Amino acid sequence: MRTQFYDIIGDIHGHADALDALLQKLGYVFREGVYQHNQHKVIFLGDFIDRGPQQREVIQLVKPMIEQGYALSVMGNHEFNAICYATLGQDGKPLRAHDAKNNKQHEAFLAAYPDIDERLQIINWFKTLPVYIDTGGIRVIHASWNEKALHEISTLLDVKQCLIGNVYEKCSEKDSAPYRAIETLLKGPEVVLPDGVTFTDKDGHIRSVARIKWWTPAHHELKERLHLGAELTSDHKLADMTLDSGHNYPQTNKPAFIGHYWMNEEIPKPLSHNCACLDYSIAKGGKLVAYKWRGEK
Ligand SMILES: [Mn+2]
Repeated sequence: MRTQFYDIIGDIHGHADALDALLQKLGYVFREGVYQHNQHKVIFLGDFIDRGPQQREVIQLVKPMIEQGYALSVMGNHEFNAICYATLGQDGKPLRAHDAKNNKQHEAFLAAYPDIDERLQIINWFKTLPVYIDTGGIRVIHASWNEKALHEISTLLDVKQCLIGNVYEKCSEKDSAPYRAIETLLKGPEVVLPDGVTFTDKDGHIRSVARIKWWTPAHHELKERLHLGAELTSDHKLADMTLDSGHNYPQTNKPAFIGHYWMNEEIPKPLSHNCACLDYSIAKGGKLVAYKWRGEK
């Protein structure tokens, strides 16, 4: 049997015109209401919604592609959040609080779907997006491939790797094991820095928690393995710090594709020998990016 080739597309965040242009550039043809290709399939990395001006238009493009077998997709943290925002827990409160910060983050989607029944149809469709895809040749997940976290939630997934309908409450309980696992898989692993060590992020916030470049080999220096975008106030204490051994991706593993990390380099390139991020910040003036996978290891 011939290997199925894939075009893997990064976070779209409500930018349908860019998606339209990219699909055409990749050779997809719009026929009978859906973009299709007779040889290749798309894999989306999730984060279809929030931020951009074309929330409905993006859903109208991607949903038929997935339903008719021209594309696959994993769930992004924005779809996970949207489900929790729309779901009540046993205490009658939404699983994701309707506070000012969350409302703001979700406002473009909420405004695009004012009709509650229609919105819930989309939310129910989000629940059909798997947490990860392993095609045999490649692995796809929104933020990080982490064996321990995948094992942690393995009993909460159905045969298609979708979260089972009633586990969203369990996955929303702060500091529970499933919550931490979902955080790692859909938002990426973070580490608390030693006392007194901080950095200032691009929004000017002083931060004491750093993202881990889990795709870097474990033998690299710890400082090289933190995703900061800024200098640390002091790094002498980092010598005492260790990272969980699960936070690396061995070079012998099959290729892994992720989104989520708001890359902003002018020329996209892989993060490592066998890992590529395809989120190039379309929602912050960047571009929508695809990787044409043609069987390479
Ligand atoms: Mn994301």
